[in-house]
Amino acid sequence: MRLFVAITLPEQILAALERIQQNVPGAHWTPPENRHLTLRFLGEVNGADFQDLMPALADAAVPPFEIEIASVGHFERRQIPTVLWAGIRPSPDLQRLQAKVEQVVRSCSFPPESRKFSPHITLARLGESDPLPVRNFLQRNSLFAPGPARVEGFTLFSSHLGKGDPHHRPEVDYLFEEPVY
Ligand code: 3AM
Repeated sequence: MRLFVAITLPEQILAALERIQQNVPGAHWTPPENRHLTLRFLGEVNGADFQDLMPALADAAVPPFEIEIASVGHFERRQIPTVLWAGIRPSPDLQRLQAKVEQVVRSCSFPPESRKFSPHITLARLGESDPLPVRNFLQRNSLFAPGPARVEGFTLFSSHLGKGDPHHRPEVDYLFEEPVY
């Protein structure tokens, strides 16, 4: 099973993301139901490892916190833009959660993630998009700030590839508890 761990987004954030997805010919906009903040991609996982991981991930829980989606950006390969994304303002709480997820994943004997965590929400994958509309999109939305989103948990998803967009199915939701003072 192909698995990943992600934070799902509130409706008003998804709606705001939908409003800006315009005017980039050749962009393949991610469907809203596939928009999330990925914390850890696990790849193909066998049944035994899945059974180990499911309960272990509960140990990564933190108290609820807020993130702010801010601005837009892109990834590129050989200087050609490949992905458009919405960014997340730097957040120690988010870093802490991601580090805890990584720790749990490693404790379940998965190989460490070598790439630096760069929190983002994928908006579009770019095929042969002309660079000018891409640049305009980035400029037009540089001040994009749909407001805060409260993070009350995370989800272990399975990802099913086929024709067209992958189908992501929530396998387990991990809900955070309010701290008791
Ligand atoms: O929806 P986003 O873009 O955040 O890009 C893939 C997607 O993230 C990412 O995992 C999420 C669910 O598919 N992904 C796919 N292959 C990956 C890989 N080899 C990967 N992330 C890291 N390494």
